[in-house]
Amino acid sequence: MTDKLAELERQCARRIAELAGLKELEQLRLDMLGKKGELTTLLKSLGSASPEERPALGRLVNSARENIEKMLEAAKAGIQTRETADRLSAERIDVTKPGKAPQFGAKHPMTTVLDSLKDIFVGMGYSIAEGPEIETPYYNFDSLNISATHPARSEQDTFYFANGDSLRTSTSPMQVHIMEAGQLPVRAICPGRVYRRDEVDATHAPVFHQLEGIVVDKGVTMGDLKGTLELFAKELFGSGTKVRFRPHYFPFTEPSAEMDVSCFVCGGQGCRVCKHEGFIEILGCGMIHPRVLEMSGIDPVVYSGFAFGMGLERISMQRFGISDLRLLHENDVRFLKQF
Ligand code: 2U9
Repeated sequence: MTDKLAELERQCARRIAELAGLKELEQLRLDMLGKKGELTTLLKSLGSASPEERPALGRLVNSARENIEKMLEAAKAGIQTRETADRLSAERIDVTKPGKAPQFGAKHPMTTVLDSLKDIFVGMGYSIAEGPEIETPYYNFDSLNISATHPARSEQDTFYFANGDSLRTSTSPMQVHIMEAGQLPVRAICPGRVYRRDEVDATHAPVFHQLEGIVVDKGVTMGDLKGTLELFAKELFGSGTKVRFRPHYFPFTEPSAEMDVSCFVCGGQGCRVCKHEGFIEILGCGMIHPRVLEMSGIDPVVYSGFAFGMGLERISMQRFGISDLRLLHENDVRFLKQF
């Protein structure tokens, strides 16, 4: 029996030396001390020993069990220490390595321009309104005095849905919604996305952005329009900016005009940017057509108003000297980082 026990302890020590991990250690424990383990089998065999021998043999088996338990315990501690050390070295962080600089984004040039436009008009007491991008023919065209035969209404110019609604071709329908709400006086700007059936090139896109504005009150005149838009131009392009108004035609305003600003590159001397004109076209504007006021439930005898509209892409391109509109929509960070 003594030999058998000594052999068992040696066997246990051998297997411990070859252990790979905790799972194998548990198997070893079961093999040695489990219900069907070697030691348990030896213990059971004590049944056949004589009653005189039994206590001494029992002590031997118990002492072997204690030795084996101690070995297993020590092996477990050893494996755990080794595994922790392995994990710590695998997960080691080298705090002396040079860091990766975070990539900071920049405001899109159009956002910068829109933010300045909003600041300027909010500073003059305007509120900012946004509205739907799908409109009925009434809001898109009729309410703006755009006749049934106007080219803007053609399939070639506008994106239609099967029910006759269309993507808005300007943000003007939003101003109609505001006028219909009837809370006069009105002083609002409406920035937003608009859609036209245009081929993509350096100055056209089927989706672009506008900022339009309206003022409706008693006694609003063309003088108010000119003063407001001149102040706006000076704030956006600098206090030395000069403006000029050229007569124009829009169905929804009468009289109508386009406003140019003195070239902010050459100051009006003539250069490549202003194509040697000295002036650059910035926006369209006019006194709201009495019929347009009337259709929205406003009495044109009592009230009058002016409106204006500009393309945000165009203003951004002018402000930052960008020659191709497509650059604004491509989201190439190498381009965007420059502003
Ligand atoms: C209502 C009445 C009148 C808005 C106006 C313009 C002139 C204009 C263009 C500029 C370049 C559109 O982005 S663009 O292609 N816009 O010239 N827009 S007056 O007039 C309105 C709007 C709503 C009810």
